[in-house]
Amino acid sequence: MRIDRIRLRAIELRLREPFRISSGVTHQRTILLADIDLGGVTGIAECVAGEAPNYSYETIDTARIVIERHLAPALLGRTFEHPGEVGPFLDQVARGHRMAKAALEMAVWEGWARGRGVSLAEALGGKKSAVPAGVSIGIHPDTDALLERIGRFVDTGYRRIKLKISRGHDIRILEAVRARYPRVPLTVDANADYGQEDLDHLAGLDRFGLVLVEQPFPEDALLLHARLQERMETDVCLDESITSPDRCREAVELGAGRVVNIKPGRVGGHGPSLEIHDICAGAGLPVWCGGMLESGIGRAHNVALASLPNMRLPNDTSASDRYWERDVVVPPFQLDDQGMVAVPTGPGMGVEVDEDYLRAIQVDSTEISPAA
Ligand code: OSB
Ligand code: MG
Repeated sequence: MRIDRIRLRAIELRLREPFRISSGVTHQRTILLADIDLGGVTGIAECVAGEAPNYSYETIDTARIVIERHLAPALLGRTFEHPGEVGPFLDQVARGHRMAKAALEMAVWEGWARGRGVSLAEALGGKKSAVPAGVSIGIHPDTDALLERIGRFVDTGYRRIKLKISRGHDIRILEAVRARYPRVPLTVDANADYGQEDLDHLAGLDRFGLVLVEQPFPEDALLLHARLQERMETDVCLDESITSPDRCREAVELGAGRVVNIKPGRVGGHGPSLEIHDICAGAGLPVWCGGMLESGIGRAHNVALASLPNMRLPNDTSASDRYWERDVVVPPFQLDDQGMVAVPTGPGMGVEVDEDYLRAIQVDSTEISPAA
């Protein structure tokens, strides 16, 4: 397959409710979409970078620059036998910037699967027809509102509730949640808000019977995560820290956690995600698929990846209506009465882009042409 054409489009989608994590709040997402022509068939994916550098150093602006000036010009006109070759190729072009790379790499996977008439899930080696969904709830200033919100999501059928926590905003909330919902499968995600001085405090979260504690410390702090895991019974789960397969090997060897959250958009795409999946499987660690408040396009990619065998915990692949009034794909993702999201079986990502709606919310479209 040859990379004939790359187009970047930006769309604006308003969240149904603001989403607050320890480092900032999101009301509306501007999402960068990449579509790539592979000689007659087009693949599509989205970039998970946010508007502000609060989850990672990448933003939609840095991603756009790196794609337009470095990655796309290198890719255009190239021929690949398999989408797995794209990641290593892009790693030779630029260091880091894995969210920018992932948008292109995942679009190639999607187009490749579509062109062969197989689902993206099948192309990736997925085995499940549906995947269990959890829901991630942002920081609420009002505990009663949070309790009400949790109740509604539990009633909807979500299989696990994830609460965002931050320094000084944890114990009181967990006490209230456990008093009301003693047995709901619960996780917490600190998005790197804590530090060395919080080791004892965090180890004390054992008493809440959490399924796992996600990314308490900064991205680079593998050693600190290992120290916490040593003194904590609850599984520590890494998100931000796992930026690549190599980093994952290090984390496993250090004992920096016992669970990994894989987000293809964070690690450079599906190829590195498959590697991380297999590294963890080999080490006996379960993984699950995280989310970045994606549109239905990114969700389709995540759901396909979540169908892999070692994805053994509920995923942050909630239904479209948890995020958006109207999603950009048809049909939108839905939760069944078992708390599962069906893995699409049609070619490529298996859902159709609603091009009319997409044009209505599009704020930019740029065609990147090969260097003359
Ligand atoms: O840390 O998992 C995270 C959203 C934005 C940035 C980081 C994270 C999240 C979520 C939302 O938790 C997961 C979802 O898309 O449902
Ligand atoms: Mg997280």
